[in-house]
Amino acid sequence: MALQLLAALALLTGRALSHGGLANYTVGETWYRGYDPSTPAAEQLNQTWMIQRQWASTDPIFSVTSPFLACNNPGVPPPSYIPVRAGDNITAVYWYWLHPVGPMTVWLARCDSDDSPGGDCRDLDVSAARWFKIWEAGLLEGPNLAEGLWYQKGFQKWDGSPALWPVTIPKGLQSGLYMIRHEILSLHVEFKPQFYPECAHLNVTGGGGLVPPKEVLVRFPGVYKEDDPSIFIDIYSEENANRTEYTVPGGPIWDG
Ligand SMILES: [Cu+2]
Repeated sequence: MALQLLAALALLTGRALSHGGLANYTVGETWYRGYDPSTPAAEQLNQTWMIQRQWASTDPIFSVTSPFLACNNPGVPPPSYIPVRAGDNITAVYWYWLHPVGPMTVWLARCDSDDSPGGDCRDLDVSAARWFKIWEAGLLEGPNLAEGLWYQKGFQKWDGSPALWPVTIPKGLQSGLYMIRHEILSLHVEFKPQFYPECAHLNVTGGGGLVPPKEVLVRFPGVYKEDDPSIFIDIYSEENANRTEYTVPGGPIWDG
């Protein structure tokens, strides 16, 4: 991309050059501030308003086996929750996003369990949690993987305005405390996938009685494999020059 544009974005946002990141969340008219890696941690961690797990830098996670694949590095849990009703939208707001290729997914994990009813998301080991995918988007149209229109490409706002990523909390989902995990996987570098996960704490009310079946529950790390051709891929290769289909990794969606 043009250096002038990057410089303009940096000026607009007042942040160091980077791909961007999940700055805050909105539910209806209410805005929930997330963690900001460019602000001192001491001013954010354990603040009563904090609802997002800590991500200390905008750097990607490069390994499918990283202990930080679930909720970024270091993933220190916040004290508070975003209240949301099942069936309502929650929108993740990125201050901007700069990478164009690869899938985007949204996941939930229940914080309490039959063993620990009412369990607090602060106590959840996010690498042991059972995650289920509620939303995904990959390649929307051709002509191929490198030049096609990905949701991630459309997600970018090239004028520096925030990028908005709305998803619906499944209407039938059982009420309770959940983690929500947004993941952007960027594939613009050959065989070097970049994972950008961010997690927040949700208090889901007004839900139904639905619980995702065991078959869709996965772990991070765990669900992504070193030999997954949707993750370890050269999008510029000759064999991919005419591909117009892409399988989003991580298994099926469960949306209630
Ligand atoms: Cu980047």
